Amino acid sequence: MIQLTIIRIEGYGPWTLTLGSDREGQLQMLQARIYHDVQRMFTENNCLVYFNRFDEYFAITNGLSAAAHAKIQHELGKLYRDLKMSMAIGVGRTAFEASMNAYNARKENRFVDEKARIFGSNDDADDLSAQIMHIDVDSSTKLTGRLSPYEVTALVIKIYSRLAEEFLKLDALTFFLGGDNFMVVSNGVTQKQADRVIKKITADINIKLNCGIGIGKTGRKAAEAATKALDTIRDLRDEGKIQTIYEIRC
Ligand SMILES: Nc1nc2c(ncn2[C@@H]2O[C@H](COP(=O)(O)OP(=O)(O)OP(=O)(O)O)[C@@H](O)[C@H]2O)c(=O)[nH]1
Ligand SMILES: [Mg+2]
Repeated sequence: MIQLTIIRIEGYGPWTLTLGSDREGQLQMLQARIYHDVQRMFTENNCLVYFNRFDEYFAITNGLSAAAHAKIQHELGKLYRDLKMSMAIGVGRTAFEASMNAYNARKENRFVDEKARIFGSNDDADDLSAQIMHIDVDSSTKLTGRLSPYEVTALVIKIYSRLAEEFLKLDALTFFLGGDNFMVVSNGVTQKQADRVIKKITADINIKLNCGIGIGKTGRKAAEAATKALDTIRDLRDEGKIQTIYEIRC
């Protein structure tokens, strides 16, 4: 089982209008700042936040109680007095199921802490673990030789879109991290299934993807293991051993 929290800025669209038309620069600065603070506060609690859209984030929050969520909410409230944020916590066998449970708790107004605007259920989940795939383009810097910077971006967006679509069929959620990096929250997905998805995605484009899989108790630990697994694939490649999927449990 995995626990996810969806953090959302409430009423963000209407609020942005209050800034007038010359708002885009201000909004970009504000969004970067909010993401920084949200990531910092959750990472300090052994969680990891994925930036889903600028007014909504997904965090792996295994082991983080409603009270600990409320504490973060309180800190965010002090930093961003004009904005109202809410959090919805969900647990599930897969990342998609956990996200749906979080989403439904919010939709049905099921509060675990009404004052702090935290939705979810009070059931305590045990046996929580997270499985994360850190996927990255093999030798993407070499692409820069034959493609222009924007053509590389277009290719990365295409890969992102295909990963998101294929992994969603397996109830796994894909997030873009920057550069040529993606993470898939993939509880329940086997190595064989991941291999099949990656082969399908890259069948008609001339690139290879490497996939480090990490399994750990918390989001942060699983991500650390996934990145370590990806780095192991690189080390093996340096020794002439080609392996595109590697798994580390911690
Ligand atoms: N978010 C994130 N970005 C990374 C990470 N490692 C590299 N990047 C980004 O990815 C870009 C490409 O770096 P690499 O993937 O190391 O370069 P590469 O040529 O593809 O080399 P290999 O992946 O080793 O085949 C970098 O410029 C960074 O923007 C990481 O662990 N996390
Ligand atoms: Mg790469």
